[in-house]
Formats: sequence, C-alpha cells, structure tokens
Amino acid sequence: MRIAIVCYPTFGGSGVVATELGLALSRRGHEIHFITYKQPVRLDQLSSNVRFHEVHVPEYPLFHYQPYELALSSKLVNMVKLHKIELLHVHYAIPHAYAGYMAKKMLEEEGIFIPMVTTLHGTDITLVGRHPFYKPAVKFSINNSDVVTSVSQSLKEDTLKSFEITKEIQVVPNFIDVTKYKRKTFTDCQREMMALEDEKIVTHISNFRKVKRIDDVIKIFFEIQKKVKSRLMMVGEGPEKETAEELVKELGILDKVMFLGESHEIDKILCFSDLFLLPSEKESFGLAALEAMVNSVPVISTNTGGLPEVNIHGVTGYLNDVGDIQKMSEDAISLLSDEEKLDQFKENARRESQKFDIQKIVPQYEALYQSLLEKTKVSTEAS
Ligand code: GMT
Repeated sequence: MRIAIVCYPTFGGSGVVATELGLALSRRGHEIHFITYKQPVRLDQLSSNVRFHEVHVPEYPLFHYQPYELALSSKLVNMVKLHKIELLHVHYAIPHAYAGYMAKKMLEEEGIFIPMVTTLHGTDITLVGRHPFYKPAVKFSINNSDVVTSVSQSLKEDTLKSFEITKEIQVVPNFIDVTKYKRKTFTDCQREMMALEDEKIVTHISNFRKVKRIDDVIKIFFEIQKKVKSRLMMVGEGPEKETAEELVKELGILDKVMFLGESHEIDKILCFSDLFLLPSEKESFGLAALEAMVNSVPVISTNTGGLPEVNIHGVTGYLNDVGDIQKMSEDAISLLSDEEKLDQFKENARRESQKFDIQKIVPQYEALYQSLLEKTKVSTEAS
C-alpha cells in the first residue's frame, strides 16, 4: 500500500507513535510518505519506501496567522497525485483531520477517491478539541473521517461523551518495539555516570506542559529524597520548565535534580532509572509510561484517562488521584525502600509492557487499511 502519514514532527507521543508506525509499515513492504512541517524527530531511516515531504508555509505580510491547514491540504493533494498515494492516515485531529478532509474533497473533484483514517491521541479531544473555538470543526472532521481510531478505551469514551459522534471509534492502543529492549544490567547502562551506587534514580520525561503537573513531580521527589538517597532526572523541554527549576531551587534540592533537556537517548536514561513519575492531570494513554515499563521501570502515576490501561496498580507501579502528592510520595518511598519488591515490580513492568508489542498492533492498522481500501474500491466502481 502507498500511505501518507500526517503528524506532529516533535518529541510528543503522537508524533512518535505515527513515525514508529510508518517505519514498521515500511519494513512490512508498504510505501510510506510522511507529510509534515519538519522531519519527524524519530524519522532517522529515510529509504526508497520511506519519504518525507515538508509542508512550507511562506510568510506573507497580509497574514497575521500563517494558514498551515491550507498549505497542508494542498501538499496532500499534490503528493497524492504525484506518488499515487492510496490512503491518508492523520494523527491528532487538530488540524490534521480537517486538512485531510479538505484534501480528500479537492481530490474527489478530480475523480480521485482517497480514504482517510484519523487517530485521536489525547488533548485533541480532552483539552483543546473540546474548546468552543475548535469543537464544531473537530466534531465535523471526526464524523467525516472514513475510519476513526483512538489510542485507548478511555479516550474513546471521552470522545463519545464530549462530541456527538456518528462514526464508530475503534481502539488501537499505542505500542513499542519490544525487540529493541533486551534485558540490561546496570553496568550496561553506565549508571555510575549519573548517581552513586547507593542512590536511586527517579525519572520524569515529558514536554513540560501544564497538563503534566511538573510541580507535582518535583514535590513528590522532594518527599522521596527525605527518606531515600536518590536523584531526579527531568527529561524534556516545555513551558513549565522554568517554574520547575525555580521550585527545585526554592526547595534546596538543586544538587539532586538534573534537567537533561530534550534527549535522543531516552532508552539509555530509562535503562538506569529505578522509578518513573507521571502525575499528569490528563493522559489518554501515557506512551512515556509504557516506554519506562519496557525498560523495566515501575511507574507512579495518576489514575486519569488511559493510564490504568497501561500501568497496573500494585503490579507495575501505583496509581492515585490527580494531585494526591502525599499518596504518590508514600507509594514511591515504599517501593524504593524495599529491594525485593522493587525488583519484582521492575520485572512486572517489563512483562506487562509486552502486551503492547508492535508485532501485535501494526497488523491491526494494516487490516483496517486493507478493508478500507477494498470498501473504497467497491464504492468507486459502483458510482
Ligand atoms: O494530546 C497531546 O497532548 C499530545 C500528544 C502528544 O503528541 O504527545 O499526547 C497524547 O498522545 C500520546 C500518544 O498517543 C499519549 O501517549 C498521551 O497520553 C497523550 N497526552 C495526553 O493525553 C495529555
């Protein structure tokens, strides 16, 4: 199949999932065209069946806002025609599903019928998408996609609750390639570069937006380090980073917290981590938690959104209500202070992550594309 993938090219989970999906599909013989404003960060293997087409939005003095949706839909039209693309898969509804729908309609005028799959990822539904500024457009583009998928059952339910949806939503969970993660010992991970032998390593990875409750990460760690010799690795960049740095200074734990910025070495960092903190306000899935788990790192998280579908309470970590810093700190301390329990949770986390192996999930997308292409063929032949 020749498939166009539209996504955000940044470090966010939706872009990571879209890129890994495209790469996996290309390894299964499909021709993949990534169409976005920058080369996706995880796209490191361009080849004859993996291409990247950049969307340019030229500056024009009249434009106060650059019309990205217009440029994207025009690029989609041109690339579909040039490369005989058969199917569009757009990740994150805003504005990708909207732009994809416009491209579809423009192509229809020329007798080209191209089906569109929309994957909902999270805040396109639970936060931004629900705002009256965008809501009618989001509802319209979901209902006019040919197939809609969501990355968790919880996100599906949120979508049905927040919008009048006439389309069926199929849950296709996020995934990881478990073959990439062989069991490693601490010596493989160069743990000694980051902490002393008797110190535990606690990690948080995100794009430091408000929804991640970065202050809670710092406050939980503040409690942990009172009882357990430990260090905190803060990985990522985003609007809340400066406030977090100030809080670290205010609490007097500057020497125990490292801000590592955006990193291409996530797996290396997770390899030497003992515990992962994800106290998010909302989290439709929590790909970062899954990435921690496949690296044998237990997770202390909130019980919001799709997190209970990934992190299992009392097995792979603990889940508590949003904002319950005290309970999250207590759970973290109890786990880090009991070597035997910690080892068991590490093993459980790795084992549980195998449920989300790419080998189980990518065929679900493939089957969905296949049946959609057959349906499109039948309906165009009939018209
Ligand atoms: O929806 C977002 O806020 C952005 C998005 C991203 O690009 O990082 O994150 C969402 O999609 C991820 C991949 O499907 C999920 O793992 C995240 O849980 C989800 N974020 C939220 O729901 C806050």
